[in-house]
Amino acid sequence: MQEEGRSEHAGFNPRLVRVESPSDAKRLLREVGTDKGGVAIMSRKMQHAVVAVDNVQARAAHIVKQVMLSKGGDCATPRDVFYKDTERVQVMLMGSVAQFRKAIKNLSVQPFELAMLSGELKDLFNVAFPGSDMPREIAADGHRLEIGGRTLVMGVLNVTPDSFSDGGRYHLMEKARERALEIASQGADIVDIGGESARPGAAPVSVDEETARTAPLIESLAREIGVPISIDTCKAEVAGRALDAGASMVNDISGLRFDAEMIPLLASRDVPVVIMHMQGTPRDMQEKPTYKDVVGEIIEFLRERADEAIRSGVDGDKIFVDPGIGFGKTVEHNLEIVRRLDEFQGLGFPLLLGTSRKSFIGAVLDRPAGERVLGTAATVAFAIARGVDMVRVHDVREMIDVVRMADAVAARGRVGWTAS
Ligand code: HH2
Repeated sequence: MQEEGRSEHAGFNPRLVRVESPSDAKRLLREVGTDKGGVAIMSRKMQHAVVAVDNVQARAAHIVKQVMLSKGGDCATPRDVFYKDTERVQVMLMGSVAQFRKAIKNLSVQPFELAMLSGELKDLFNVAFPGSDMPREIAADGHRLEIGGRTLVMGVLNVTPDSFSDGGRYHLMEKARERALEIASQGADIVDIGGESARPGAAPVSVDEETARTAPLIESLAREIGVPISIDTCKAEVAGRALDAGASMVNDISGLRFDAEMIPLLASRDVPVVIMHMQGTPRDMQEKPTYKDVVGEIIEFLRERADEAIRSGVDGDKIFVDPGIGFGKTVEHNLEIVRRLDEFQGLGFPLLLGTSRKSFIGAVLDRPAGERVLGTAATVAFAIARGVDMVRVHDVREMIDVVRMADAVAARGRVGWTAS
């Protein structure tokens, strides 16, 4: 018996298909047997987008709506946009990539700042819907990080007295050295070394102390370890000394805001950098984090910080961005960021995510930091499904398995596997 209102099956087998990338679209078209020209034209019609745009003059919003409608798409505007000519509003555009491309062209000759919007939309579509999805490489001081292939793993090494409890400086160094080599041997692509805890309320550390914890360690590891080392610091002097000692990358959780010398240092050393978002400072970030749209605001912050760095001479091809899980965010904010992680792809920079053992996992599972490996694994797998490029983790051995498995399902990297 068919359910009421359901049709008999006559063999058409209608079904939804998933188109995530240009190569997905092209593969499907080839399967249908479309000719070459058709593949080029129709692959753009098979990918769709919804784009939020802020600060559009209300009078311009009418034009955007007309343009999108004329191409077969649409544009949602606030109900009272007709009475607010000069105010600025948020609009939501929707359509296929082909419709957007035509609309973008049309918008380039329209008034009320729409030519500028056209340029920004063009940039967005160039990175979000590239003609090809070939991996690219980022050079890091003699090492190469391949972006867009398999997911990269950054292993965390915190060199703070409380991370390796007992003993003095020498003991701390030796333990840290052993752990760094272990992280690399377990398959991490990069080791992130930090000498200052970012935990809310953690005691600030002087430049000298932070340098003493990190630079000699990096120097003793750099030639031996075989993978690049990144220095996790907000201080330009600490970063500079670490780079002198052999580090190849800088990871700045302040988004290059806390030390005015950081951007000039990066511009002169030409090394890859992670720009991370934090609302406030480690001291006050968890006091009452508030956002209207957490993902939209973080994207705006990261775009602004990256623009500033590039204007000051930092190579845009060496920038990673990171939404900064746990840095001025509630549990709900952190979950929403991971859920909407694919939205960060429109920035056009490789995306790093650090969920490892963090308190939002503890809050959901009600588990202490030492028991969050499986919770971390769930977030890592989910982030890979949402297109993350690199994950920052403490439990490297375990997460390498998670990453390899998730990559295999996502058909990323195609590392090859054997049955046993
Ligand atoms: N998280 C921490 C430190 N550095 N860097 C980036 N890019 N992204 C992160 O999410 C990130 C980071 C904080 O975590 P943890 O390493 O556990 O260290 P601690 O709390 O000791 O600072």
